[in-house]
Amino acid sequence: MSNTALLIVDALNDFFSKGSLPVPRAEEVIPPLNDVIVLARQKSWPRIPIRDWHPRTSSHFKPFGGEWNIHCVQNTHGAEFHPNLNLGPDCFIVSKGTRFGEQGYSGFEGTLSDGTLLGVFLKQVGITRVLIGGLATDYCVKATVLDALKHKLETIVLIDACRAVDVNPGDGDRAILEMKKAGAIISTTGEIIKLNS
Ligand code: VGL
Repeated sequence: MSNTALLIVDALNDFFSKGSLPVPRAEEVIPPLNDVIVLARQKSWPRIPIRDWHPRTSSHFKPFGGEWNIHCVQNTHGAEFHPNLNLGPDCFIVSKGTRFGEQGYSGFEGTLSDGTLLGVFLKQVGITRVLIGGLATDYCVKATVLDALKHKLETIVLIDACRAVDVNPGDGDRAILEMKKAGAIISTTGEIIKLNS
């Protein structure tokens, strides 16, 4: 099924326990993400790590009127992929939230290094199905999943490879329900690996 791509959302240092905007239990996404990366490499599925790549001054950040601590600033340690994530070579990195006024929740607002929007790229390479995992279930994962569905992609959420911020208790569970209602398939990495082995 070379029509499949793996989208890994915001597995970036600042969203892990030592970062500036830690997602509870974020470390737990690393093993399932590494497992599904192995499968993607075996199948030659494009691996697409999506990253927050904010300018130092962004309307996304509290000091500039936004909601969040400063995080994932371009070219800083916090914006790097978690060191235990075995992305491997030849990934297609997508950057989002790269300008002052861009919030960058959805990977589909992001672009590849040559400026191609994620949705355009997926179409160009014939992708019809996306597997999505990462951080955080109730923000960037949800926004990316809902946009994938709007792009008419078969969209599978790797539920064990996601964790929620849960600013309000239950936000993560509500996000899962919302994604499901919009047409996403909720699965585990184990199920996907079994089905494709
Ligand atoms: C995220 C809050 C702020 C996310 C990004 O990756 O889900 N959440 N910026």
